[in-house]
Amino acid sequence: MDGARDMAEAVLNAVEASGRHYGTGLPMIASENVISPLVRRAVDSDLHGRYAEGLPGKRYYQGCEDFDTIESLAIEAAKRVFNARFANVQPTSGTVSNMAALKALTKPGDRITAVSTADGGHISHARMGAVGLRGLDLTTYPWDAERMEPDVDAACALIREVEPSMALVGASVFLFPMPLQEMADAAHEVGAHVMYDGAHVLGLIAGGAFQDPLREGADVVTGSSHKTFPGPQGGFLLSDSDDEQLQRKLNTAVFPGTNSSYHLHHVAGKAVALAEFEAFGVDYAHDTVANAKALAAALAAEGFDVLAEDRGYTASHQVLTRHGTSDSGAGRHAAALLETAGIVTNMNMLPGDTKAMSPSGLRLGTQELTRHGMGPSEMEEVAALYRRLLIDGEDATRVRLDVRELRSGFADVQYCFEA
Ligand code: DSN
Repeated sequence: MDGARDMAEAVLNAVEASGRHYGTGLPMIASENVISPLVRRAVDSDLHGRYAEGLPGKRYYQGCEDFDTIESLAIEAAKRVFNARFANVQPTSGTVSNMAALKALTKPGDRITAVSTADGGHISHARMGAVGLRGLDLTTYPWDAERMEPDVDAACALIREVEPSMALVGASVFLFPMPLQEMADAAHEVGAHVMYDGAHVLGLIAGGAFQDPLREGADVVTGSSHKTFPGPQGGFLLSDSDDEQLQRKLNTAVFPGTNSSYHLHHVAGKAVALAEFEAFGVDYAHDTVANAKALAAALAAEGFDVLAEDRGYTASHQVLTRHGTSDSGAGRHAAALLETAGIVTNMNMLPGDTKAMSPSGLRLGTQELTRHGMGPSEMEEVAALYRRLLIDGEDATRVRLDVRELRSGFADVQYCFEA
């Protein structure tokens, strides 16, 4: 009994330590974000233990009356924020959104085209992930490593040749808007559906600071609710189609296709995050991109090899840096060293790397620092901290103190309502 209690305490201590590490450091993982106090209230509620299946007003459980109000408000807000005629707010992650879209719009054995994981595609776009689970026959796009996007002419030619049922566009390494319109035109010519995985860039899209996939040919947009979109963990499934049959297919692919009950407290959190996004999202999205551009330029000025210089380094929340030669593992070492100074990032494969566990790159994101109120001048300070640690070889303990000092001025979450 004591051992069990001790274990519970050990878990809670680690939970608090994790909060302290992030709260005194610089969280720069491009797929993460921080939730607002009001979203936290919604998430930390009685709803966390409740069940619902179906859609508002059409449930398989009693007790859903209040939750029907919440989910209906979330759906309507998602339609406004993403400028979509259809929204499903139930998927429990971006991958689950992808599974639902694939279930709705493809059959096992169908052909699909996507970005390869080596070029930054997400694992759910791969044979080892949701694409394989659905039994799809995958062909990946030729990649333009200079522009860090599919080689548009070759990708369109490939789509015309392969004639897939689905052309999947989007990735986890996402520096620039995809050449979506051209690829969607090619896909529609051969009768393919177009799915845009906007997991990383959903908040930038909603804030008008990136491309607008539903106006550029995407039939369906999937995404996470917790990366640049600053809500609780989960997913969205969106479409601008008014085709009721398609909308029904998408809804049934979510339930019962890929979810039974879902995370009601997260749906409430998504609804609050959507409301806050309507009030603050445009500024937040533009500030996040401005910070990424400032960080990239500052890192380059400090002597780092920042990818895509010719295109201005980035047009999203992400920045990529190269450390050493391909497959050298220097990206892994850099990420580990940064963490000792309280700077949390992730190693990433870059063009030329072939080994996911020993790549040469780092992927950085500015969305969370932006949410804490940092701006372009703080991005210059951040770049200087990187230089002191990774180029000058300064002792991590000393850099850690300055990380802590910088962060102490940016404790609270911005772009949200008062608690
Ligand atoms: N693997 C995540 C990322 O960091 O991009 C997305 O699921």
